[in-house]
Order: sequence, then structure tokens, then C-alpha cells
Amino acid sequence: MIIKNNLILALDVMSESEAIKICESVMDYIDTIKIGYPLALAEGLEIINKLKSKFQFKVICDFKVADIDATNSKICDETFKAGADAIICHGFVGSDSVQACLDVAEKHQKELFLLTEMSHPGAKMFLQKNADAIAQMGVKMGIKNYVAPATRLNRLSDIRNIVGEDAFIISPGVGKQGGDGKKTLEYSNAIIVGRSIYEAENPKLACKKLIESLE
Ligand code: NUP
Repeated sequence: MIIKNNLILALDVMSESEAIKICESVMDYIDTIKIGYPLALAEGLEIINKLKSKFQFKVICDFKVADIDATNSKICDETFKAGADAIICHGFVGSDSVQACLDVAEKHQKELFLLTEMSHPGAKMFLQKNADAIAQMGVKMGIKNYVAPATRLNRLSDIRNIVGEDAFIISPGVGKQGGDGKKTLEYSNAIIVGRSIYEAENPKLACKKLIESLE
């Protein structure tokens, strides 16, 4: 995936009108957005194609798919049919569940991102202990794309070592969660930023300043 400015906007706003307003403001700097449950539940999956056709964005659906294989297949199929270019799945559910997501992504010729360790403090309770093994499973399965935290650079670096230089890592946690964009990009291919852009008084300026700080 090629991502303009190595910056993905996490568009966790709660209405189509807000989403459009933010997208209009940042479209010079952004070509890839991540949509999660907040916007998809508020506006339905149709929001994916609406934003794609209006802004020519690539859309990553952050649905953290984490069910049994049969259900994961259905979730991924509906998401790709709705226009998503990529979907994020959890790894802790095991290889059969992840394989189901991978198979559907391949059928649609779209991308799958495997979530390893999460960025928030609670990830230390359960997920961190298994994140290396999750990343190793991804490598064994031939997965190319990963999500790993900008908030713990040592862990991001560990995960980069496991998945290798050719893997594509995207990292949330820059800005509001305390991560530093420039340092994160030493290990990661792109950063995911939400609130520090869409909650800014001037999202366009916030994008511009953030991108300048990455140079
Ligand atoms: O580990 C993760 N941490 C995380 O923050 C995995 C994620 N997918 N996210 C998402 O990234 C989170 O749900 C939000 O959409 C975005 C970060 O947003 P912000 O903290 O920059 O507002």
C-alpha cells in the first residue's frame, strides 16, 4: 500500500456531515482513511463508498474482526463488498479465524492487516504477553500487513524485527495517546492519527504541522 505522507486519518467522527467536513479540510494531505465502528455504526457501511467516490480515498476498515472462522468470513465479505480496500483483524483468536479473513481478502484482491499489540495501557494486561506470538503467526501465514503501537517504541521495534523489513506496519497512538510520529516512522510505514487532527480547530493546519514534524 502506498500512503500519502505516511499518514492515515482515523475518522472516528459520528456523522456523515462531520466526516465530509474533515475530509474536505485534509484532502490535500491525506489519501487513506481508517473507519471504525463509530462512523460505520452511525452511518452504515454506505459511508465507505460515499467517501471513496467523493475524495478518491483508500479506506481501511478497522473492524478488529475477532470471531470464529465462519463468522469472520461473513464480516470480511460484507466489508469488502461495501468498498473497503483493507480490513483489520485481531490475531488473538488464532490462525483459523485469521485465515478466514485472509482467504476473503484474497478473494476480493484486497488487503488484510493483522493487529498485534494494541496501543492503549490495557494492552499490557493480556495482549502484550502474546503479541510476539501473534506476529510470528502472521509471518507463518504469509501476512504482509500489520498494526503495532506507536505508544511503545520498544514493542514496535520488537514486532518489526519479527515481521521483517518487507512487511508493512501501520501504527496508531500518535498524538492524543502520547506517541511521537517521527520516532514511530523509524519502525513503521505509516502512522494512524485521529483526534489530534479531527478535534483540532483547524484540521488542515494540524495535518500540515504534523507532516512537517515528520521530516
Ligand atoms: O492498538 C490500537 N490502537 C488504536 O488506537 C489499534 C487501533 N486500531 N487503534 C485505533 O486507532 C483507534 O480505535 C482509533 O481509531 C485510532 C487512534 O485514534 P487517536 O488516538 O489518534 O484519536
